[in-house]
Amino acid sequence: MTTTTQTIATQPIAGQRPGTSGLRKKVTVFQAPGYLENFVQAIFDSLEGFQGKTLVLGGDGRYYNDVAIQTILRMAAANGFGRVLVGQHGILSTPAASCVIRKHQAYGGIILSASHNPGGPEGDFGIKYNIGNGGPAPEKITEAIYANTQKITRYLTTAGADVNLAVQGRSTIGEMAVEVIDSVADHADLLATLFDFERIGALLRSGTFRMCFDAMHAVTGPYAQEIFVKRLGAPAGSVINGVPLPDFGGGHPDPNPTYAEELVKVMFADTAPDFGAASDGDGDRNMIVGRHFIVTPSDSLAVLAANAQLVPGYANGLKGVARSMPTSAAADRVAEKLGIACYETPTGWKFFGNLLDAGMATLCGEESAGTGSDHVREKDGVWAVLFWLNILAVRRESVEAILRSHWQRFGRNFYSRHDYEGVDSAVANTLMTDLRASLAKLPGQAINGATIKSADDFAYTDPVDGSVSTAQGVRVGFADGSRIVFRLSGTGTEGATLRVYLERYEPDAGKHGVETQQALSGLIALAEQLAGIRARTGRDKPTVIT
Ligand code: VG1
Ligand code: CO
Repeated sequence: MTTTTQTIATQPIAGQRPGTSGLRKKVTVFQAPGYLENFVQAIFDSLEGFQGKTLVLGGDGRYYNDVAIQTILRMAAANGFGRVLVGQHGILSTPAASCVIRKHQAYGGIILSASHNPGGPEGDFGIKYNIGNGGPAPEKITEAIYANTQKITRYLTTAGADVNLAVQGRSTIGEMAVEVIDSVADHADLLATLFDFERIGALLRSGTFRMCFDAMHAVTGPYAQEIFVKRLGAPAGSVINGVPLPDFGGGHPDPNPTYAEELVKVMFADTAPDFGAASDGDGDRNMIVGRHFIVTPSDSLAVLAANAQLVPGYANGLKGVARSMPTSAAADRVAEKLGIACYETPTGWKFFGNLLDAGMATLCGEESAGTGSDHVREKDGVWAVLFWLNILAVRRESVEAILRSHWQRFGRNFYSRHDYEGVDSAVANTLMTDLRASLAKLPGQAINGATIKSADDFAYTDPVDGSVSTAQGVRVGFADGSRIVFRLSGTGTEGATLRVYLERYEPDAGKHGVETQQALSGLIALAEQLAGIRARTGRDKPTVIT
């Protein structure tokens, strides 16, 4: 096939700065002429030496995924990539894309997803670039991409027919090969090397244990079907909402107690299964639920670390654990007992990459329901579910019993996040500015009888490459070890989302049964006093509590 490279004149479009995880905007914004093209060209213009090399391409299947993939294929050919590996039907979960990049030693990858944000014509779309280690591009690259979007004058593309993504196989666009690959196989094969599939399969087929995995009509449906049902033999009904839909069935594919209400209903029914889980739009998050019992993501990370020796892939021990700053210190307590390091990074998976590459950490986690390990360079929803299943298959205890004995051993970090979504951006920015301005005078003050011990705006120096990231969230620490963190979301597309993270440590096992919001009520009042959230936002309660 002969194809001609076309150089199309364009001009910078404002606002193309990647956030916590890539560029996320309304679909309608991405549909504007040149919007996607400009950003993709800015990615390519920030890379060097990719001529003739391999790019991985796929997305979570949301509305506009199919259109964007064809655009990117044409542009990749015009820019000189040698080969693109693209998931069948344009589908690759975020962890699967990471796996494919690593396995096939690709130069990098482009993942099309707005993750947990709603989809559909009125919903959100997103795009991010991952580097050769399979992980999200570090800030140095995302900032270079942004700089390029501000000075772009042209993009390169090729004329020609669409590639048929419905069938696996090889075709070409000009000089570039396009290989449509199985979206699931590489990832499923990798996971099979880490976990005791025989033992998990025996549990799932035993007839005495039932699980419910809610794919939320997002990307994990085919992965869950292949792994839990086909390879492990779980009964077919074990996966619900397993068909990916471009609008996620109208739902909000964010696995938390508010948006995963169907799963919560199943898990709190009289006839509830033993184990429930859900994943998000692009398959990197996980929610773990026992019968009548929700596991907080921070606790989940701690439990995985404490039980890693039960899982074949981690039986030789962990090199270290890493968690994002707002994530609770439950994992720190486990790391201390295990005698391994625990790192605290800014929010966003891109900050774990260096620690994983350097062999300093094996497990990583975020309070936002992300957990993963050095098997890929993204958080991995199905991986976390398998990790839990492996633990359950060995311990043969309920999820709740595992948590209760964990707290008994390590103490309990009561933890909750309060999100105020869709707040006026100016109001949210002023709230943060005022908080930052008050930091210097807070230490030593007592409010509501609680003495403030420390107050700062989190800054991080990467221990591997020395890069510094500032203004990563306001932290206020109290004399009893409790903590409140305030930060603004970097993934939303409407106004601002204020996140308030609350944490209190309780060593006394006699008090571990207290309901979480009640256990944190003192801190919730302190957060209000410190930030004046109600008066400023006009909200009397959070949009989402996790
Ligand atoms: C949120 C989470 C963060 C996560 C990010 C991407 O970011 O808080 O922990 O890494 O989403 O996850 P923010 O800036 O909105 O707080 V995903 O599954 O949306 O790619
Ligand atoms: Co996600």
